[in-house]
Amino acid sequence: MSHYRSNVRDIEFNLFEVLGRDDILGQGPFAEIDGGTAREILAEVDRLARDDLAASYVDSDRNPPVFDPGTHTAPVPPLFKKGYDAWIASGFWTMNAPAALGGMEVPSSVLWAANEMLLGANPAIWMYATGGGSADVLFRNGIERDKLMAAHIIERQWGSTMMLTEPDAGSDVGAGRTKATLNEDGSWNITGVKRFITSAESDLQQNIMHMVLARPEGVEGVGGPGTKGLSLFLVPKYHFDHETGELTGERNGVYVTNVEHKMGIKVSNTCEVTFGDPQVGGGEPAKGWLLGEVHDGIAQMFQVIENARMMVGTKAIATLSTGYLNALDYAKTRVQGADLTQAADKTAPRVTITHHPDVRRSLMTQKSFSEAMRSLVLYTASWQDKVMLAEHAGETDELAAAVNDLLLPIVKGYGSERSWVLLGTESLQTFGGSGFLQEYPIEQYVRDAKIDTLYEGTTAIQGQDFFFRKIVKDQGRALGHLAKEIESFIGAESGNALLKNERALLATALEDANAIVAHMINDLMSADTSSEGGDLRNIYKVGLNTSRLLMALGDVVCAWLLLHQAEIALEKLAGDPGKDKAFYEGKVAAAQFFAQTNLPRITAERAIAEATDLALMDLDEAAF
Ligand code: ST9
Ligand code: FAD
Repeated sequence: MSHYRSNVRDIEFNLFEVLGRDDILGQGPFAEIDGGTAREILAEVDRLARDDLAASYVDSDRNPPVFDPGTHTAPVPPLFKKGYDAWIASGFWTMNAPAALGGMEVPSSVLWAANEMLLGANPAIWMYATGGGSADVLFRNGIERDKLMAAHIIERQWGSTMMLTEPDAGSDVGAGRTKATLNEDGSWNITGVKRFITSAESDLQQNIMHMVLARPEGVEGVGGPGTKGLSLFLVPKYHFDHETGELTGERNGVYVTNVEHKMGIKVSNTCEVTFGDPQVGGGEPAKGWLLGEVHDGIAQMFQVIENARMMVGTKAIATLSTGYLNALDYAKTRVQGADLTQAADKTAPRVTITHHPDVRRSLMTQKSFSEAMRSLVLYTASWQDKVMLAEHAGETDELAAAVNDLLLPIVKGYGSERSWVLLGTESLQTFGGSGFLQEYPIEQYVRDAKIDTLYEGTTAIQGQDFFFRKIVKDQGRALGHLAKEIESFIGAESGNALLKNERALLATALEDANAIVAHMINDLMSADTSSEGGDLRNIYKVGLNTSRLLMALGDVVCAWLLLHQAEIALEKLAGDPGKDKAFYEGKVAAAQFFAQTNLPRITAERAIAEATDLALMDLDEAAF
């Protein structure tokens, strides 16, 4: 039986009943995909996910790839290859490829809805099947040569990687030392070592296009310090005829020199990659091409990163959702103990654990967070839909781009933290001791989801990105817009007193979260030494609260999204919900529970933030 439990009903509720995606489907850029086709795509991805994609999830954890240093290879297990091939054969991997190259042109919301199921069933397949998105980046940023490469990637189903990290450059990408020197023919030679690179080696594809950040040398005006001195180079594993895409048979000097042994997602090869080392492989130079022939590497790479951050958050949330649904199945059948009202009667009938209040608390915690964060992902994607629609009309939608930017660290940072913690403290816990066994999927879920708080920028980095870039640098525009939307929900009673209490809780939580932002901005201003009395060290106070703010606003946004859903569910319940009665009742219950059990904590977070001083930063390191 499949480990993967999907929730297509909730995905469709989000897309069609909440976000009204039928209104944008079947027209404009999405003319080829109407509402019916989108539903068919979701149904087919669901089937694939539960069946072909999930099939190798456990096997490839127990029998991970083995690196052969002699040949620099790390083939994946055959069953995993079968799942990967099924995904490629389905064609859905081209959902985010450029339309001009045969991409499917689906709205981002439908793309991420489908991705949830792929990522929940077997996330490593996503990691290897990245050709569509990479081709899009090449196509958007490239000159004709790069666009041709993009076409080869799609046509020949090549893999791709993103290479930023080096041994001494993790969060601090700008410390990277990999170098690039210009050849006479306009190509570049890359030298250096990258570390922790996902999908840099496997036997799944004929070729891999590496997207590599390196610092150009010897060219006037480029290659300075920090991230701004990095350029993005396209470095293939094998050389190919640029016109036809046919491999020439020549190896490029880019070799995997180690594959890490990891806690989870073991089938997703995490590689050390060595460029242009005469002692490695055949000692060939590692030849690459400058994307778009412009030195704008970090901005170009962030187009990849934004997509990958969305993926990581969605992966975490997808795992929590299947973790919850597995826990729910178990709880419905596991008989243990008597009902609490009959605890004194030792002969009382034993009941399933769903009768116990603490198990109910745990299950509703899992349900409400899974559904809240699914709505967060799809709501964020709906802003990406707006960006796509504007682009198609030859315009730019700056508000949509900014709100998407604001929400991304919440999807990635908040989504991964909440999911990883809840998978361990609630989903696994529901199984009792059995949760610790490999007989059930949760222990693997916990191991596989831990990475989500780490890669694509740790939670600390997400918190800083959220405050400094997405709030301060944006001058609060996107946050202000979101706050207004939440306020208008709070103010609109819509004749339904059922959510009155929750609206009040949301109002207080929003006020508290806004107060945390205001307090941090004050701390930031008081660190400005150009104004009187400014003390630079006050910036530490901001740094002590960036993760706190990310989590607090994540709770507020999630509560609002769930309550909005509850309002829609209440309307349906007032009509004739038919077989969906329990579903809608569940939506209302989840929203009320989430608001009642999470929002009051924001007041405490505010008090902690407002009381922040420099004691921690003044403390001698020896005292830790
Ligand atoms: C990784 C991969 O961990 C894990 C999963 C792998 C999955 C498989 C992937 C396989 C292949 C790839 C295919 C992808 C397919 C998808 C395609 C997509 C269509 N937003 O603040 P500054 C830019 S990978 C946008 O001064 P510092 C911006 O240009 C490793 N842009 O930064 C800015 O200039 P300006 C992941 C942003 O102090 C410039 O950067 N590693 C953003 O120099 C400088 O900004 C990490 O994520 C943003 N949010 O550097 C590193 N932020 O201001 C984490 C910055 O003029 N570390 N820019 O606009 C950080 O993010 C650091 O904060 C830092 C700091 C490096 C940005
Ligand atoms: P460090 O940066 O050393 O961080 C250590 C700790 O210090 C963290 O808790 C961090 O939050 C904290 N910290 C660091 N700097 C700051 C700061 N300024 N403020 C506050 N706290 C800070 N990279 C790629 O380029 N491509 C890939 O495909 C890729 N895949 C990966 C796959 C796996 C399985 C793993 C484990 C990593 C992968 N990475 C990849 C690298 C990943 O993005 C980095 O590990 C991550 O960005 C963190 O860098 P680091 O490990 O060097 O940790």
